[in-house]
Amino acid sequence: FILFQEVLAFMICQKLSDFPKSELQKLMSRGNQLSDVGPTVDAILKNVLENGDSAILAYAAQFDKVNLSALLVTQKEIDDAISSLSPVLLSHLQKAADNIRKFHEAQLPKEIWIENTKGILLGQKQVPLSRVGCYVPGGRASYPSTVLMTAIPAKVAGVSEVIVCTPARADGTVHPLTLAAVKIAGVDKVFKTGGAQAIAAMAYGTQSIPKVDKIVGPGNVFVTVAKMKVRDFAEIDFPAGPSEVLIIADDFADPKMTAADILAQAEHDPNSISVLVTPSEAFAKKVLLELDSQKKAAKRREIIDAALLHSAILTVENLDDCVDFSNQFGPEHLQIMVDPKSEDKVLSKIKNAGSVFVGNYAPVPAGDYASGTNHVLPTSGYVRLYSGLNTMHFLKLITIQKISKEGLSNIKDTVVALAEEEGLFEHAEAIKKRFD
Ligand code: HSO
Ligand code: ZN
Repeated sequence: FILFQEVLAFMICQKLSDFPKSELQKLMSRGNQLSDVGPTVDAILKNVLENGDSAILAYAAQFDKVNLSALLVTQKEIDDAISSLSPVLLSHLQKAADNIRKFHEAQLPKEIWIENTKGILLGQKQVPLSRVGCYVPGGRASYPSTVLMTAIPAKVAGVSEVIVCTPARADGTVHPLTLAAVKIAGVDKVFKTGGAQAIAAMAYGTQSIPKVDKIVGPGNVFVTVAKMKVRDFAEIDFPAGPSEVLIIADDFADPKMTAADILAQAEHDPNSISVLVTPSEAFAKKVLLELDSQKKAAKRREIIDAALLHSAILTVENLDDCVDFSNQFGPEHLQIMVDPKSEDKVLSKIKNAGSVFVGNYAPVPAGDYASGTNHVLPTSGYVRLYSGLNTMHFLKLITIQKISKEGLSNIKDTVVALAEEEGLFEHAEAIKKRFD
Protein backbone atom coordinates (compact mmCIF):
# COMPACT_ATOMS: atom_id res chain seq x y z
CA PHE A 1 0.00 0.00 0.00
CA ILE A 2 1.06 3.51 -0.58
CA LEU A 3 -0.45 6.69 0.69
CA PHE A 4 0.21 9.33 -1.92
CA GLN A 5 2.01 11.49 0.59
CA GLU A 6 4.59 8.74 1.10
CA VAL A 7 4.50 7.88 -2.54
CA LEU A 8 5.62 11.19 -3.79
CA ALA A 9 8.32 11.39 -1.18
CA PHE A 10 9.61 7.81 -1.33
CA MET A 11 8.03 6.12 -4.34
CA ILE A 12 7.58 2.82 -2.59
CA CYS A 13 4.91 0.20 -3.12
CA GLN A 14 3.28 -1.75 -0.39
CA LYS A 15 0.61 -4.39 -0.53
CA LEU A 16 -2.96 -3.93 0.71
CA SER A 17 -2.26 -6.77 3.13
CA ASP A 18 0.52 -4.71 4.73
CA PHE A 19 -1.63 -1.64 5.12
CA PRO A 20 -2.40 -0.68 8.76
CA LYS A 21 -5.99 -1.44 9.82
CA SER A 22 -6.54 2.06 11.19
CA GLU A 23 -5.56 3.64 7.85
CA LEU A 24 -7.80 1.24 5.98
CA GLN A 25 -10.66 2.15 8.28
CA LYS A 26 -10.04 5.84 7.58
CA LEU A 27 -10.11 5.22 3.84
CA MET A 28 -13.34 3.23 4.04
CA SER A 29 -15.09 5.82 6.22
CA ARG A 30 -13.76 8.70 4.07
CA GLY A 31 -12.25 10.21 7.23
CA ASN A 32 -15.75 10.61 8.74
CA GLN A 33 -16.04 13.97 7.01
CA LEU A 34 -19.78 14.18 7.59
CA SER A 35 -19.70 13.81 11.37
CA ASP A 36 -17.89 17.08 12.18
CA VAL A 37 -20.22 19.72 10.81
CA GLY A 38 -23.53 18.74 12.48
CA PRO A 39 -23.81 21.60 15.01
CA THR A 40 -22.90 24.29 12.44
CA VAL A 41 -25.52 22.97 10.05
CA ASP A 42 -28.16 22.79 12.81
CA ALA A 43 -27.63 26.49 13.56
CA ILE A 44 -27.99 27.44 9.88
CA LEU A 45 -31.15 25.37 9.44
CA LYS A 46 -32.75 26.96 12.51
CA ASN A 47 -31.85 30.48 11.42
CA VAL A 48 -33.36 29.99 7.95
CA LEU A 49 -36.49 28.37 9.37
CA GLU A 50 -37.01 31.37 11.67
CA ASN A 51 -35.77 34.25 9.54
CA GLY A 52 -36.23 33.18 5.88
CA ASP A 53 -34.80 35.51 3.23
CA SER A 54 -33.02 37.79 5.69
CA ALA A 55 -31.01 34.84 7.03
CA ILE A 56 -30.20 33.75 3.45
CA LEU A 57 -29.00 37.26 2.52
CA ALA A 58 -26.88 37.49 5.66
CA TYR A 59 -25.22 34.13 4.86
CA ALA A 60 -24.51 35.33 1.30
CA ALA A 61 -22.64 38.29 2.81
CA GLN A 62 -20.86 36.10 5.36
CA PHE A 63 -19.92 33.03 3.27
CA ASP A 64 -20.03 34.17 -0.36
CA LYS A 65 -18.81 37.72 0.40
CA VAL A 66 -21.58 39.21 -1.69
CA ASN A 67 -24.29 41.75 -0.87
CA LEU A 68 -27.40 40.75 -2.79
CA SER A 69 -30.48 42.89 -3.23
CA ALA A 70 -32.59 39.97 -4.54
CA LEU A 71 -32.29 36.19 -4.55
CA LEU A 72 -34.23 35.47 -7.75
CA VAL A 73 -32.22 35.59 -10.99
CA THR A 74 -34.13 37.74 -13.50
CA GLN A 75 -34.95 36.77 -17.08
CA LYS A 76 -32.76 39.67 -18.22
CA GLU A 77 -29.78 38.29 -16.29
CA ILE A 78 -30.31 34.94 -18.03
CA ASP A 79 -30.66 36.48 -21.50
CA ASP A 80 -27.62 38.73 -21.02
CA ALA A 81 -25.54 35.80 -19.79
CA ILE A 82 -26.44 33.71 -22.82
CA SER A 83 -25.66 36.47 -25.30
CA SER A 84 -22.23 36.90 -23.67
CA LEU A 85 -21.26 33.32 -24.53
CA SER A 86 -19.66 32.01 -27.68
CA PRO A 87 -21.95 30.03 -29.99
CA VAL A 88 -19.40 27.20 -29.99
CA LEU A 89 -19.51 26.84 -26.21
CA LEU A 90 -23.31 26.98 -26.30
CA SER A 91 -23.40 24.23 -28.91
CA HIS A 92 -21.24 22.01 -26.69
CA LEU A 93 -23.64 22.60 -23.81
CA GLN A 94 -26.54 21.74 -26.10
CA LYS A 95 -24.80 18.54 -27.25
CA ALA A 96 -24.22 17.45 -23.65
CA ALA A 97 -27.86 18.26 -22.83
CA ASP A 98 -29.13 16.23 -25.79
CA ASN A 99 -27.12 13.16 -24.74
CA ILE A 100 -28.26 13.48 -21.13
CA ARG A 101 -31.88 13.87 -22.21
CA LYS A 102 -31.74 10.79 -24.47
CA PHE A 103 -30.33 8.54 -21.75
CA HIS A 104 -32.78 9.75 -19.12
CA GLU A 105 -35.74 9.35 -21.48
CA ALA A 106 -34.66 5.74 -21.95
CA GLN A 107 -34.91 5.35 -18.17
CA LEU A 108 -38.63 6.20 -18.13
CA PRO A 109 -40.55 3.17 -16.86
CA LYS A 110 -42.97 1.41 -19.17
CA GLU A 111 -46.65 1.50 -18.28
CA ILE A 112 -47.81 -1.84 -16.91
CA TRP A 113 -51.17 -3.56 -17.50
CA ILE A 114 -51.51 -7.23 -16.64
CA GLU A 115 -54.47 -9.55 -16.07
CA ASN A 116 -53.24 -11.40 -13.03
CA THR A 117 -56.47 -13.27 -12.41
CA LYS A 118 -59.27 -13.45 -14.98
CA GLY A 119 -61.35 -10.28 -14.58
CA ILE A 120 -58.70 -8.40 -12.58
CA LEU A 121 -56.72 -5.88 -14.56
CA LEU A 122 -53.70 -4.48 -12.69
CA GLY A 123 -51.87 -1.43 -13.84
CA GLN A 124 -49.29 1.09 -12.81
CA LYS A 125 -48.99 4.67 -13.84
CA GLN A 126 -46.27 7.14 -13.07
CA VAL A 127 -46.87 10.64 -11.77
CA PRO A 128 -44.14 13.27 -11.53
CA LEU A 129 -43.38 15.16 -8.34
CA SER A 130 -44.82 18.69 -8.46
CA ARG A 131 -41.88 20.81 -7.40
CA VAL A 132 -38.22 19.87 -7.26
CA GLY A 133 -35.18 21.83 -6.07
CA CYS A 134 -31.76 21.28 -7.66
CA TYR A 135 -28.70 22.25 -5.70
CA VAL A 136 -25.87 23.36 -7.96
CA PRO A 137 -22.55 23.94 -6.21
CA GLY A 138 -20.47 27.06 -6.73
CA GLY A 139 -17.46 28.18 -4.78
CA ARG A 140 -14.35 26.28 -5.90
CA ALA A 141 -15.78 25.78 -9.40
CA SER A 142 -18.97 26.54 -11.31
CA TYR A 143 -21.10 23.61 -12.34
CA PRO A 144 -23.25 24.26 -15.41
CA SER A 145 -23.05 20.51 -16.04
CA THR A 146 -24.80 19.86 -12.74
CA VAL A 147 -27.75 22.00 -13.85
CA LEU A 148 -28.14 19.65 -16.81
CA MET A 149 -27.69 16.51 -14.70
CA THR A 150 -30.34 17.47 -12.14
CA ALA A 151 -32.92 19.49 -14.09
CA ILE A 152 -33.07 17.45 -17.30
CA PRO A 153 -34.10 14.18 -15.60
CA ALA A 154 -36.68 16.13 -13.57
CA LYS A 155 -38.16 17.65 -16.72
CA VAL A 156 -38.01 14.29 -18.56
CA ALA A 157 -40.05 12.86 -15.69
CA GLY A 158 -42.57 15.68 -16.15
CA VAL A 159 -41.94 17.77 -13.01
CA SER A 160 -43.84 21.00 -13.57
CA GLU A 161 -41.72 23.31 -11.43
CA VAL A 162 -37.95 22.87 -11.23
CA ILE A 163 -35.97 25.43 -9.27
CA VAL A 164 -32.21 25.78 -8.93
CA CYS A 165 -30.24 27.20 -6.00
CA THR A 166 -26.61 28.11 -6.60
CA PRO A 167 -24.33 30.58 -4.84
CA ALA A 168 -23.62 33.94 -6.47
CA ARG A 169 -20.06 34.88 -7.28
CA ALA A 170 -18.40 37.77 -5.42
CA ASP A 171 -19.76 40.26 -7.99
CA GLY A 172 -23.32 39.09 -7.38
CA THR A 173 -23.67 37.25 -10.69
CA VAL A 174 -24.08 33.58 -11.51
CA HIS A 175 -21.66 31.99 -14.01
CA PRO A 176 -23.11 32.67 -17.49
CA LEU A 177 -22.79 29.05 -18.62
CA THR A 178 -24.78 27.97 -15.56
CA LEU A 179 -27.55 30.33 -16.67
CA ALA A 180 -27.34 29.00 -20.22
CA ALA A 181 -27.74 25.48 -18.81
CA VAL A 182 -30.78 26.69 -16.88
CA LYS A 183 -32.37 27.81 -20.14
CA ILE A 184 -31.47 24.64 -22.06
CA ALA A 185 -32.71 22.36 -19.28
CA GLY A 186 -35.98 24.29 -18.93
CA VAL A 187 -35.48 25.30 -15.29
CA ASP A 188 -38.32 27.50 -14.03
CA LYS A 189 -36.55 29.67 -11.43
CA VAL A 190 -32.99 30.21 -10.19
CA PHE A 191 -32.03 31.60 -6.79
CA LYS A 192 -28.67 32.94 -5.67
CA THR A 193 -27.97 30.97 -2.55
CA GLY A 194 -25.66 28.11 -1.68
CA GLY A 195 -24.50 25.93 1.19
CA ALA A 196 -26.64 24.51 3.98
CA GLN A 197 -28.79 27.68 3.88
CA ALA A 198 -29.91 26.88 0.31
CA ILE A 199 -30.98 23.41 1.39
CA ALA A 200 -32.88 24.90 4.34
CA ALA A 201 -34.60 27.41 2.05
CA MET A 202 -35.80 24.71 -0.36
CA ALA A 203 -36.95 22.43 2.47
CA TYR A 204 -38.81 25.03 4.54
CA GLY A 205 -39.60 27.72 1.96
CA THR A 206 -38.79 31.41 2.48
CA GLN A 207 -40.46 34.63 1.27
CA SER A 208 -38.71 34.28 -2.14
CA ILE A 209 -37.81 30.61 -2.40
CA PRO A 210 -40.64 28.09 -2.66
CA LYS A 211 -40.70 24.95 -0.56
CA VAL A 212 -40.06 21.89 -2.73
CA ASP A 213 -41.10 18.23 -2.53
CA LYS A 214 -37.61 16.93 -3.19
CA ILE A 215 -34.06 18.31 -3.14
CA VAL A 216 -31.41 16.79 -5.40
CA GLY A 217 -27.82 17.56 -6.27
CA PRO A 218 -24.28 17.30 -4.96
CA GLY A 219 -22.54 19.59 -2.51
CA ASN A 220 -19.83 19.94 0.08
CA VAL A 221 -20.10 18.37 3.52
CA PHE A 222 -22.34 21.20 4.83
CA VAL A 223 -24.79 20.77 1.96
CA THR A 224 -24.76 17.00 2.31
CA VAL A 225 -25.36 17.04 6.06
CA ALA A 226 -28.08 19.69 5.63
CA LYS A 227 -29.87 17.48 3.08
CA MET A 228 -29.83 14.57 5.50
CA LYS A 229 -31.23 16.74 8.29
CA VAL A 230 -34.21 18.28 6.43
CA ARG A 231 -35.84 15.00 5.45
CA ASP A 232 -38.92 15.63 7.62
CA PHE A 233 -39.69 18.55 5.30
CA ALA A 234 -38.52 17.42 1.87
CA GLU A 235 -37.42 14.16 0.31
CA ILE A 236 -33.79 14.08 -0.88
CA ASP A 237 -31.91 12.04 -3.44
CA PHE A 238 -28.99 10.70 -1.34
CA PRO A 239 -25.74 12.00 0.19
CA ALA A 240 -23.57 13.24 -2.70
CA GLY A 241 -20.42 14.80 -1.30
CA PRO A 242 -16.85 15.20 -2.52
CA SER A 243 -16.01 13.27 -5.69
CA GLU A 244 -14.50 9.80 -5.55
CA VAL A 245 -12.95 7.50 -8.13
CA LEU A 246 -11.68 3.98 -7.70
CA ILE A 247 -9.67 2.60 -10.59
CA ILE A 248 -9.15 -1.10 -11.15
CA ALA A 249 -6.30 -1.42 -13.62
CA ASP A 250 -3.79 -4.01 -14.74
CA ASP A 251 -0.85 -3.87 -17.14
CA PHE A 252 -3.21 -3.30 -20.06
CA ALA A 253 -3.93 0.16 -18.71
CA ASP A 254 -1.86 3.18 -19.61
CA PRO A 255 -0.04 4.76 -16.64
CA LYS A 256 -0.36 8.22 -18.19
CA MET A 257 -4.12 7.92 -18.59
CA THR A 258 -4.49 6.40 -15.13
CA ALA A 259 -2.55 9.20 -13.45
CA ALA A 260 -4.62 11.77 -15.34
CA ASP A 261 -7.84 10.11 -14.15
CA ILE A 262 -6.61 10.15 -10.53
CA LEU A 263 -5.86 13.87 -10.77
CA ALA A 264 -9.17 14.62 -12.52
CA GLN A 265 -11.33 13.66 -9.56
CA ALA A 266 -8.77 14.91 -7.02
CA GLU A 267 -9.06 18.45 -8.39
CA HIS A 268 -12.70 18.73 -7.30
CA ASP A 269 -12.26 19.21 -3.58
CA PRO A 270 -9.63 18.81 -0.86
CA ASN A 271 -11.85 16.01 0.48
CA SER A 272 -12.05 14.17 -2.85
CA ILE A 273 -10.58 10.68 -2.95
CA SER A 274 -8.86 8.79 -5.76
CA VAL A 275 -7.90 5.15 -5.28
CA LEU A 276 -6.01 2.85 -7.62
CA VAL A 277 -6.14 -0.89 -6.99
CA THR A 278 -3.95 -3.04 -9.18
CA PRO A 279 -2.48 -6.53 -9.23
CA SER A 280 0.65 -5.12 -10.85
CA GLU A 281 3.34 -3.52 -8.71
CA ALA A 282 5.21 -2.48 -11.82
CA PHE A 283 2.12 -0.65 -13.05
CA ALA A 284 1.60 1.04 -9.67
CA LYS A 285 5.14 2.38 -9.80
CA LYS A 286 4.69 3.73 -13.31
CA VAL A 287 1.50 5.52 -12.25
CA LEU A 288 3.31 7.06 -9.29
CA LEU A 289 6.01 8.48 -11.52
CA GLU A 290 3.39 9.84 -13.88
CA LEU A 291 1.44 11.38 -11.02
CA ASP A 292 4.48 13.12 -9.76
CA SER A 293 5.20 14.71 -13.09
CA GLN A 294 1.59 15.49 -14.16
CA LYS A 295 0.84 17.07 -10.80
CA LYS A 296 3.46 19.73 -11.37
CA ALA A 297 1.51 21.19 -14.28
CA ALA A 298 -1.87 21.05 -12.50
CA LYS A 299 -3.64 24.40 -12.07
CA ARG A 300 -5.55 23.31 -8.99
CA ARG A 301 -2.43 21.95 -7.35
CA GLU A 302 -3.36 22.86 -3.77
CA ILE A 303 -6.71 21.09 -3.91
CA ILE A 304 -5.09 18.09 -5.59
CA ASP A 305 -2.34 17.86 -2.97
CA ALA A 306 -4.90 17.94 -0.18
CA ALA A 307 -7.06 15.31 -1.87
CA LEU A 308 -4.13 13.00 -2.57
CA LEU A 309 -3.15 13.10 1.11
CA HIS A 310 -6.06 10.80 1.92
CA SER A 311 -6.08 8.96 -1.38
CA ALA A 312 -4.29 5.66 -2.00
CA ILE A 313 -2.62 3.26 -4.38
CA LEU A 314 -3.04 -0.37 -3.38
CA THR A 315 -1.44 -3.46 -4.81
CA VAL A 316 -3.16 -6.81 -4.43
CA GLU A 317 -2.72 -10.39 -5.66
CA ASN A 318 -5.18 -10.50 -8.57
CA LEU A 319 -8.23 -8.91 -10.21
CA ASP A 320 -10.62 -10.73 -7.87
CA ASP A 321 -8.94 -8.98 -4.95
CA CYS A 322 -9.36 -5.67 -6.79
CA VAL A 323 -13.07 -6.32 -7.14
CA ASP A 324 -13.43 -7.38 -3.49
CA PHE A 325 -11.74 -4.21 -2.35
CA SER A 326 -13.85 -2.07 -4.67
CA ASN A 327 -17.09 -3.66 -3.47
CA GLN A 328 -16.03 -2.97 0.10
CA PHE A 329 -15.08 0.63 -0.65
CA GLY A 330 -18.20 1.35 -2.71
CA PRO A 331 -16.88 4.10 -4.99
CA GLU A 332 -18.96 6.87 -6.50
CA HIS A 333 -17.17 6.22 -9.81
CA LEU A 334 -15.47 3.00 -10.77
CA GLN A 335 -13.10 2.80 -13.73
CA ILE A 336 -12.15 -0.61 -15.04
CA MET A 337 -9.07 -0.58 -17.26
CA VAL A 338 -8.01 -4.18 -17.65
CA ASP A 339 -7.33 -6.74 -20.37
CA PRO A 340 -10.50 -6.53 -22.51
CA LYS A 341 -10.88 -10.31 -22.12
CA SER A 342 -11.40 -9.81 -18.35
CA GLU A 343 -13.66 -6.74 -18.57
CA ASP A 344 -17.02 -8.50 -18.51
CA LYS A 345 -15.95 -10.88 -15.77
CA VAL A 346 -14.85 -7.98 -13.57
CA LEU A 347 -18.01 -6.03 -14.40
CA SER A 348 -20.25 -8.95 -13.51
CA LYS A 349 -18.82 -9.07 -9.99
CA ILE A 350 -19.33 -5.37 -9.22
CA LYS A 351 -21.92 -4.91 -6.49
CA ASN A 352 -21.31 -1.44 -5.10
CA ALA A 353 -20.58 1.49 -7.41
CA GLY A 354 -22.40 4.64 -8.45
CA SER A 355 -21.41 4.58 -12.12
CA VAL A 356 -18.98 2.26 -13.90
CA PHE A 357 -16.64 3.26 -16.72
CA VAL A 358 -15.20 0.41 -18.74
CA GLY A 359 -12.11 0.53 -20.94
CA ASN A 360 -9.11 2.76 -21.49
CA TYR A 361 -11.23 5.29 -23.31
CA ALA A 362 -13.95 5.63 -20.68
CA PRO A 363 -12.56 8.17 -18.21
CA VAL A 364 -14.93 9.61 -15.60
CA PRO A 365 -14.96 13.11 -17.16
CA ALA A 366 -16.73 11.63 -20.22
CA GLY A 367 -19.69 10.88 -17.95
CA ASP A 368 -19.17 14.02 -15.88
CA TYR A 369 -20.14 16.09 -18.90
CA ALA A 370 -21.30 14.54 -22.08
CA SER A 371 -21.81 10.81 -22.58
CA GLY A 372 -25.33 11.03 -21.15
CA THR A 373 -25.24 9.14 -17.83
CA ASN A 374 -25.76 11.12 -14.64
CA HIS A 375 -22.90 12.55 -12.60
CA VAL A 376 -24.90 13.02 -9.42
CA LEU A 377 -24.00 9.86 -7.53
CA PRO A 378 -23.88 8.70 -3.93
CA THR A 379 -20.52 9.13 -2.20
CA SER A 380 -18.98 8.05 1.14
CA GLY A 381 -19.99 4.43 0.54
CA TYR A 382 -23.70 5.25 0.20
CA VAL A 383 -23.68 3.41 -3.14
CA ARG A 384 -24.35 0.38 -0.96
CA LEU A 385 -27.84 1.79 -0.32
CA TYR A 386 -28.73 4.16 -3.15
CA SER A 387 -28.73 4.40 -6.94
CA GLY A 388 -27.28 7.41 -8.71
CA LEU A 389 -29.63 10.16 -9.83
CA ASN A 390 -32.05 8.96 -12.49
CA THR A 391 -35.46 9.70 -13.94
CA MET A 392 -37.21 7.51 -11.35
CA HIS A 393 -36.09 9.90 -8.60
CA PHE A 394 -38.70 12.35 -9.89
CA LEU A 395 -41.59 9.93 -10.34
CA LYS A 396 -44.10 8.32 -8.04
CA LEU A 397 -45.75 5.09 -9.10
CA ILE A 398 -49.47 4.68 -8.58
CA THR A 399 -50.93 1.20 -8.86
CA ILE A 400 -54.40 0.71 -10.37
CA GLN A 401 -56.92 -2.14 -10.42
CA LYS A 402 -59.99 -2.60 -12.54
CA ILE A 403 -62.01 -5.56 -11.26
CA SER A 404 -65.14 -7.08 -12.79
CA LYS A 405 -67.70 -9.03 -10.79
CA GLU A 406 -66.21 -12.22 -12.18
CA GLY A 407 -62.72 -11.04 -11.22
CA LEU A 408 -63.74 -10.35 -7.62
CA SER A 409 -65.51 -13.69 -7.36
CA ASN A 410 -62.22 -15.34 -8.35
CA ILE A 411 -60.44 -13.99 -5.23
CA LYS A 412 -63.49 -13.64 -2.96
CA ASP A 413 -62.84 -16.70 -0.77
CA THR A 414 -59.18 -15.82 -0.32
CA VAL A 415 -59.89 -12.25 0.80
CA VAL A 416 -62.68 -13.29 3.14
CA ALA A 417 -60.61 -16.05 4.74
CA LEU A 418 -57.58 -13.82 5.35
CA ALA A 419 -59.67 -10.84 6.57
CA GLU A 420 -61.60 -12.96 9.07
CA GLU A 421 -58.37 -14.49 10.34
CA GLU A 422 -57.03 -10.96 10.94
CA GLY A 423 -60.24 -10.16 12.81
CA LEU A 424 -61.23 -7.52 10.27
CA PHE A 425 -64.80 -8.63 9.64
CA GLU A 426 -65.92 -5.47 7.84
CA HIS A 427 -63.20 -6.13 5.30
CA ALA A 428 -64.78 -9.51 4.68
CA GLU A 429 -68.25 -7.93 4.55
CA ALA A 430 -67.17 -5.46 1.88
CA ILE A 431 -66.57 -8.48 -0.33
CA LYS A 432 -69.51 -10.63 0.77
CA LYS A 433 -72.10 -7.82 0.44
CA ARG A 434 -71.31 -7.66 -3.29
CA PHE A 435 -72.46 -11.23 -3.73
CA ASP A 436 -75.56 -11.20 -1.46
N1 HSO B 1 -17.21 14.33 -10.90
C1 HSO B 1 -18.23 15.16 -10.29
C2 HSO B 1 -19.15 15.79 -11.29
C3 HSO B 1 -18.54 16.87 -12.12
N2 HSO B 1 -17.34 16.83 -12.69
C4 HSO B 1 -19.07 18.06 -12.49
C5 HSO B 1 -17.13 17.93 -13.39
N3 HSO B 1 -18.20 18.69 -13.25
C6 HSO B 1 -19.03 14.34 -9.29
O1 HSO B 1 -19.54 13.20 -9.84
ZN1 ZN C 1 -15.76 15.48 -12.06
